[in-house]
Amino acid sequence: MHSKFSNSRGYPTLRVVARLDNGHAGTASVPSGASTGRYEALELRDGDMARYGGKGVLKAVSHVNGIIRDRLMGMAACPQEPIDTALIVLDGTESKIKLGANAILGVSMAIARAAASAAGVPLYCYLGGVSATRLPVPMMNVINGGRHAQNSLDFQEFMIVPHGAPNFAEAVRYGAETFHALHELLHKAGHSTAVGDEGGFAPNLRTIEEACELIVEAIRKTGLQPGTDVALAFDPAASTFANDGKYVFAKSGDKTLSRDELLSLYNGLLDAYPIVSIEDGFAEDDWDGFRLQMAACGDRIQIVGDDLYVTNPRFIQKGIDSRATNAVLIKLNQIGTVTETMKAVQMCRDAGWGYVISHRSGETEDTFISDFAVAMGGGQIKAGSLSRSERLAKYNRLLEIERELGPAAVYESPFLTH
Ligand code: 2PG
Ligand code: MG
Repeated sequence: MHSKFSNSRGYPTLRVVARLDNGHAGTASVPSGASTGRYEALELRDGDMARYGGKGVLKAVSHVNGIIRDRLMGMAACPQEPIDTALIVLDGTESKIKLGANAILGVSMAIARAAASAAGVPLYCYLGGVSATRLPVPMMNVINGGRHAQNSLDFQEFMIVPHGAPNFAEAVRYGAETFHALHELLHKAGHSTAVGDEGGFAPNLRTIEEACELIVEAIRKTGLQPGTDVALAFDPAASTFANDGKYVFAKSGDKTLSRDELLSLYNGLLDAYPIVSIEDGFAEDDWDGFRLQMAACGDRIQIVGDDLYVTNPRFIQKGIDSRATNAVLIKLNQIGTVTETMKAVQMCRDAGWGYVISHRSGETEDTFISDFAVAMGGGQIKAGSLSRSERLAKYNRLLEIERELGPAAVYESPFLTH
């Protein structure tokens, strides 16, 4: 068990190798967010300003190679739950800051991979069983803003959702062709075609509507039908522009909206564009904002909580009890172990809610989430744009899984068609 590694922003992360007595091994790398929720499990960073601006992970690495290794030696790699419980108990804090959620998650994922290898089955099958045959519909982030790009857009993510494709491979084609058409449109209009953290373009557009118009036009240009073939989704990541109970669009010009005004803005966008999903439309502590949105359009679109829940069963339960959303964004590193993440997914299933397995804006070439999305069977993944290899790695792994499953592979839209 091991060492440090770099993520897609050039900051260190952990790459953990778990070796079993029987010779099988599993490797996993840990992602990192930029628009993190307040209650996420915490990464352990060294804080030594002389190295990587304080973002080094030597302490977390030493925990993996020392105290964690010592505790897990002699334990069986399967089942996963006793491993994850041992890690949680060894850490002993709510936020996992003692050992570091980055150290804990790297170990948890690497052991799952080693156990899958020992069982002689692919990871999706090990975690999801023989019924894990559903490929996820991807949410592809083609325009980046917010904390993921230095441009004029306050919304963090404008995504395309190729849910009308007949299979995953065609979904990738729909997505890629739309991405390339968007490139051309932006270029012709004199906008920058440089990309942001998740591989989507990061132009200085004037308004949210302008971004939506361009995306819809790009879909049309490819000969596809906006809505039925390729729909739109947003992650405004509203916590990042919330201030004192208001929403301040500082990047695009100093416009300040109340909760009700922001809700009307979303409702206007829903009427104008084929949007199937909105994530974190309100700030992580604005539960009333989410509830109002659910009451207004929860029967029409998917309303996803990300920073609101941080994949934590405690907050998800609160959301279910108060009907705050109808779906949850699922990120392994927000909660910190494979077992806890699977519990969060189970809660969504029990509530009849949607769930979207998600990457982070700081990623690695690890493709754990691709297998995880198939294993969990919810039919949705959010894995970034059609550029930057750490994003494409996820789609490429899903293409591989689809090929491997052959005729058993299922690709179905979780959305109502527009
Ligand atoms: C989000 C994520 C991933 P980050 O808000 O959903 O897109 O961003 O990893 O920066 O939290
Ligand atoms: Mg989000």
